[in-house]
Amino acid sequence: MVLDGCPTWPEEYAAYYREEGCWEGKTFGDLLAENAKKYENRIAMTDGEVEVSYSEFNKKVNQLAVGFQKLGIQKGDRVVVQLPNQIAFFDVVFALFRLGAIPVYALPAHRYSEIHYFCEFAEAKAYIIPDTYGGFNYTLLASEVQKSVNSLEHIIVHGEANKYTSLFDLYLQADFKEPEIKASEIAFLQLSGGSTGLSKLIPRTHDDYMYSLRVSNQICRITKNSVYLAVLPIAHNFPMSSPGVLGILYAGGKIVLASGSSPDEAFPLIQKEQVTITALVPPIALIWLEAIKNRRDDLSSLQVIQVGGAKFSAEVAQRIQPSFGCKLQQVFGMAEGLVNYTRLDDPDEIIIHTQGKPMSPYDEIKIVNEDDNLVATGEVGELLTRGPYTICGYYNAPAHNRKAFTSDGFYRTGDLVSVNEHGYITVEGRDKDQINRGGEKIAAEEVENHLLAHSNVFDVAVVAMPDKFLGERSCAFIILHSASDHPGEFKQFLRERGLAAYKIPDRVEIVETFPKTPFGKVNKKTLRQKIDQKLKI
Ligand code: J2J
Repeated sequence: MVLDGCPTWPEEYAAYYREEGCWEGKTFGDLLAENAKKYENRIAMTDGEVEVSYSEFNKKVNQLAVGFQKLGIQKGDRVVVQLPNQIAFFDVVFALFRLGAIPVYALPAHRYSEIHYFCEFAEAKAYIIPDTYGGFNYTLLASEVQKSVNSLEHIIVHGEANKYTSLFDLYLQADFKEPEIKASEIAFLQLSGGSTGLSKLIPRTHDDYMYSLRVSNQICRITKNSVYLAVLPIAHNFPMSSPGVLGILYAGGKIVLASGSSPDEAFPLIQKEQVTITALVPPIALIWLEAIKNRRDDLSSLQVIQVGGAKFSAEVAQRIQPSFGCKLQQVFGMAEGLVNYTRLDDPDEIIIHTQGKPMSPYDEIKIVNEDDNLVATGEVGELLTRGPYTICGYYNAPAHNRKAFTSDGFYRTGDLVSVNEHGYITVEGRDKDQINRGGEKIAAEEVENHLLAHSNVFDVAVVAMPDKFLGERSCAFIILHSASDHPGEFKQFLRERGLAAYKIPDRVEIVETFPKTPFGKVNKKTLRQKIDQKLKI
């Protein structure tokens, strides 16, 4: 059974990608079984204390798959997984892969508003959480969500489960009857950054994702001797797949899990575990660059620091290699598919000033103007892409898909880029209603819709404002029904509605009217300039 509502590649393309050897027909279940034999006692992952070998990992996954099966989780069932950077994350998602059940990857930062929507939209049968993490009680969140999502039969808790199902109790010793799973089927649903309202769910197949891991590994020179430090939340596509934790598992390397990105935790882990590669977003790179000046940790094992998720300024980029004595790799990717890398042996000029080039020779890209006509080399336009690991449509979103994809299947990234004569891409801006807050994506419309529910809000427009540290922060321009003495009330309102903290506007500006475009739409460009000017004063 293939998940309904997932647009897929036209048969001639699918046949081509298979013939060319992009899609090998290997599932994540196959991969783990293979690697358990091949790498047996080598360490697959550690959180700095507990170490798990490939064969132990495989065993645990089978046990958990039995437990999930006993609960009634079956092939095709959606399961929202909201686990932080812990070993249990891998047990859970690989057990679901083995069953053909479909993880929906929520981020630890998500709250009621997001989780309720994921569970409802995906008609999730189960929701898997830690008991508490980062001072937040996820079981309370789960009980709120379960009240209003009928499909949700199971809350599974890693840790103190109380009235819910304990993850620990689901590791069962019994033979696991594996259902037949095809590599062309959907392996999981990844999240989009979103630009129109709520984030869309991104269906990725075993075939397409596995291909992206294989090519990423070649480009990033990942081998069984690689040690990857995961500091970004591993549910995000970048640390998961570019080449990320799954690339490492593919190659038989070792994953080192950090609970966060603080140098106090990360630097000693790099030294202790002899980490060779890690992935950061630009604000974390800035923090690390400051921290390295005053610390004595031996980070000489590091070969590559990847930076991506948001534009990395050249001024900061040029400081990585001299400060850390390792290579910088810029990564410009998206959960929808296309990933661009600077290559490890590219000249400094390219590594510092561009966001790389597509990883696969089968990636097709076009840079177009507003009329969808190609622009000249070096000119700025919107990036469109199609290829063996770029989706053909979001899950259950036919109306949105008609806008987000061209009729011949190119994904409209909403990124404004230029491409030089050697094919290297520079991200120049964005033509989507999104704020990129240091790599965390905020759909303006989602926040606007929440604010419109406030009784004193007449109209609202959320825009990006420049920020030295995060690159961008968010600013909500609000027109009120009647004057308010509490500018903080809107942020509080959003918090109470259960919006993830990173989506709460950093600033609220009360205004009388909005500037309009000639078509009568709110002119967000003018609003961005207005806040930019104000910040400069
Ligand atoms: C500028 N903008 C960037 C960059 C992403 C690898 C790396 C990142 C992501 C990711 C990913 C950027 N410079 N270096 O999935 O596998 C912005 C673009 C893009 C959007 C995608 C991966 N790297 N961006 O960030 O799905 O606007 O994926 O379209 O979260 O982030 O966001 P997301």
